[in-house]
Amino acid sequence: MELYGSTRSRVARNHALICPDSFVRAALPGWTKTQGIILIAPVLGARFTQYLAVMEPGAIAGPAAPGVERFVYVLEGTIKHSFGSKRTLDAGGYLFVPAGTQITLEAQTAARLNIFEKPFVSLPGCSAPAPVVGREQDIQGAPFMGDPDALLQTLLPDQPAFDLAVNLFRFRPGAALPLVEIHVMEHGLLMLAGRGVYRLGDSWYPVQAGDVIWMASFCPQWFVAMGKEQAGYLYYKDVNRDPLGSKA
Ligand code: UGY
Ligand code: MN
Repeated sequence: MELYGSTRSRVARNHALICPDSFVRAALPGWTKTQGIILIAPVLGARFTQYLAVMEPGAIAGPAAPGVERFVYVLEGTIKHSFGSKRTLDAGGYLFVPAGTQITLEAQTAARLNIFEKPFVSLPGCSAPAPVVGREQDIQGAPFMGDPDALLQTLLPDQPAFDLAVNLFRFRPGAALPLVEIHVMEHGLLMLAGRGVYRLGDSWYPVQAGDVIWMASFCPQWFVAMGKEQAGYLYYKDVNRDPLGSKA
């Protein structure tokens, strides 16, 4: 237990580490019986939002803002939704709701969700993406850049219609990103399991399950898994769009 007045959380120009001891709950506009924890938002410098929704049984989600798409990942509990043939999602289940699409969400039990939202950016000549529902348990992990100890699960279709990707990365202890990445895409990340060290810019942070990270565009980034358990994280990135705007 740390002495009061200290935290591992850090907010910097091009990255942030938000640890659970810093989480602050507040009502989510339009949601019933739900507490939200806004983790990453445009006021921080991001172009997207990441938040946790802590729902009581029977809680109902409000809609995303106009023009905003939403990706929901179930951390705990069971939720009911109105899309597709199987209408419930448990831990590891996820749902992508395109901008302007009405899909209802209701907590069947107490539930905790991680949500990413961004304004949808259309691509001329490409139709808007369709809703997606799935379970991480059904997605095969692929060795990242040839490393079988760093497995990447891609939760959304890798198609130009989608302007976002949400992936799960699982690392055996000792496995690491093979390079210090510097890229135009930004990330929102939730550590789901294990621990390790994240390099963000010129700082190295010990991280563990429950921690949240924002990486701005071009923030140098690298991770090594440490400890005895597999480490894993869920992360968002913006993809498939020209940095200068639409290309017909
Ligand atoms: O997809 C990515 O950019 C990923 N390799 N980045 C990361 O894990 N920090
Ligand atoms: Mn990256």
